[in-house]
Formats: sequence, C-alpha cells, structure tokens
Amino acid sequence: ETKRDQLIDILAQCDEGFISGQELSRKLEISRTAVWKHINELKKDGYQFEAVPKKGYRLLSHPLAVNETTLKWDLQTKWLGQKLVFKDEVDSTQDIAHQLAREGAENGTTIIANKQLKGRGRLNRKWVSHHDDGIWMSMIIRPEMAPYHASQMTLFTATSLVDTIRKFADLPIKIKWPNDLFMDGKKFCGILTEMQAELDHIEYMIIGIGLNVNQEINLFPEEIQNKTTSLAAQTQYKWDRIRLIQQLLADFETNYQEFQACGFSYVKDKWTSNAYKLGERVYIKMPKKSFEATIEGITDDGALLVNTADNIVEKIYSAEIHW
Ligand code: BTX
Repeated sequence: ETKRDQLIDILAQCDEGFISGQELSRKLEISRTAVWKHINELKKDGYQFEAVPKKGYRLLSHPLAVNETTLKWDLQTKWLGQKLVFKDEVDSTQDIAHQLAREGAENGTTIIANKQLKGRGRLNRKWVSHHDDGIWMSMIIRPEMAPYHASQMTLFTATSLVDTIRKFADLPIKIKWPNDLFMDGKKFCGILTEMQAELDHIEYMIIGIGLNVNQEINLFPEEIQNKTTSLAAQTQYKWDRIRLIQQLLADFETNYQEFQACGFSYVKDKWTSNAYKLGERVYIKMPKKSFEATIEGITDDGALLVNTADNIVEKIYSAEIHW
C-alpha cells in the first residue's frame, strides 16, 4: 500500500473529525511536509479540507467525480480493487486487464473506465459504453478452479451483482442465462468472462461488467432503445456510481469467499431464485435441432436445464434462445 493509499484510509476512518499533521506524520512514518504535499494532491482531486492550527485537518467535502482516489476512499475490501487502475477513456477495459494480467498483475486487480470507445460483448458484439454514466469495469481473478468450471464464475458474478443492487433498491431484477441482468424485460447489465487457461489450470480470468447506471434511454442507439434500460431509468433518480462500485467490489469479495467455501450450490440457489422466465416456455435453436422447452434451472457446470415438450430434461451449453 502506498503512503497516499494509507493516508486515504486514515482520513476515511476519522471521516469528518480533525486529525493533526503530527499524528498523520507519525502514523505514515513520513515528514509533516510530505503529509502536507499529499493533502495538497487530494485537494487537486477535489477534496476540501479545513486546516486549523493545533487541531489539524478536517475533511469538509468529497468530490463527486469517479477517479482512483474517490474509489479508494473507504473501500472495504481486502484484495479486490485494492490495486485499481482508473482511466477516463479507453478502448476496452478488457484489453487493459488482459495486458496487465499477462504482465503478472495480482489477483483482484481492477480496471475501471469512465468511457469505452470499443466496449465489447460476447462474440465480438458491441457494448455501448461511450458515455460516462455507466460502470465499465474488468477484474483480474486468478481462481483455484478447473477450466471446465469457468462458466460458474459468470453465473456467480450475476448473483453477486443482484445482491449489490438490491442493497440500494428493491428492484425486480432477473438473471437471463447465461450473462445478462434484466428488468421489466429489458437488459441493463452484461457480464463478459474471458480467460487464459491450460487444459487443467486457469492462469487468469477477466470478468468484465457493463452496468447501465445513470443513462437516459435516448443515449442508446435506436435499434436497442426498446430493449435496454438503466438503473436510473427504472428508479427515476440518479445513482452514486462511487458507492455502487465500492459495494459491488465488497460484495463480490465476500460472496466469492462463500462460493469457494460452500461450492456451486451457494450460487445455484441464488441464481435459480432470480432466474428470468423460470418455468416459462422458450424456443431453442441449435445447429441440428430446434424445439420449445420450459426453463428448469442450471447445472453445476453452468449449463441451462430445460424440459422439452416430450418431458425430456436437456442440458444446453450454447444455443440461440428466443425468450
Ligand atoms: P452480450 O454479447 O451478451 O451483449 C451484447 C449485446 O447487448 C449487443 O449486441 C446489444 O444488442 C446489446 N447492448 C449493447 N450495449 C448495451 C448496453 N449498454 N446496455 C444494454 N444492452 C446493450 C454482454 O455481451 C457483455 C458486456 C460486457 C461489457 C463490459 S464493460 C467492461 C468490459 N469491457 C468491455 O469491453 N466489455 C466488458
């Protein structure tokens, strides 16, 4: 942890009380001049301090802008997002994450951008993220997990996101297999899991999350406007992206621990209780056959379980589904 990060932690803990320059200098083991320089850096980021002789510094106001400092301020995680890369504009946070992972970035390193020029979804589909009203982030995870279980991570991420958003508002969120979050039949979040693996071992996974937060619907291209929504469009108020990201990281970290301790059943139950169109009929199109079926749930290896018209339970690993 850098001195600046330590300073942020200490200031966040004493929140709006005074803390003396001397105490900061002692705790951080740096000179008072160095403390003063760090405080000035924070001022440039938009933090406002009151400095009173003999009492010390007191925080008056937080900046609203999303940046590395505001994201780290009071971030309650141990390993996730403690290494944080924040950029205003990138092509895709996935690409940066892959590059950092190849260079050895540690487990939990997180890349967040305000805007993406070339945000992507699965199969190289476009992910609209050129405006700074959403959350566009990629997490580098180095899991102890066999590659054939990798799709569990996508399902896990979806359940963890539902937990987080529900802490802020009781919204009718549904998880659409395998990787989308829906509300009122409209998509507002997508998860893109990519990995570098050997046959028997995952070197790293990049979990990309694209979450529409404060967008007005007319910001989206016309062809997807009627099937897209954002948190703000549903709740009619703007969301605090900083708190949302921090909560998302904190929940992911605790849920992940739970998932590792209890196994996939922990994810499966949560997933199933929020599943989109559970028990409803959909139309499934595969290269060799197409049929109607009812959504039953998911399997331990992340496949979709459906019940066909002839009452046969089938596992679907990949298909075009007409919901
Ligand atoms: P997907 O392939 O399931 O969904 C892509 C499809 O979703 C598009 O073809 C389009 O129809 C629709 N779509 C595009 N943009 C949006 C949007 N903003 N909101 C709702 N629907 C949209 C889903 O892929 C996975 C997306 C992951 C995005 C994250 S953002 C951070 C990271 N960086 C990056 O480039 N991708 C990931």
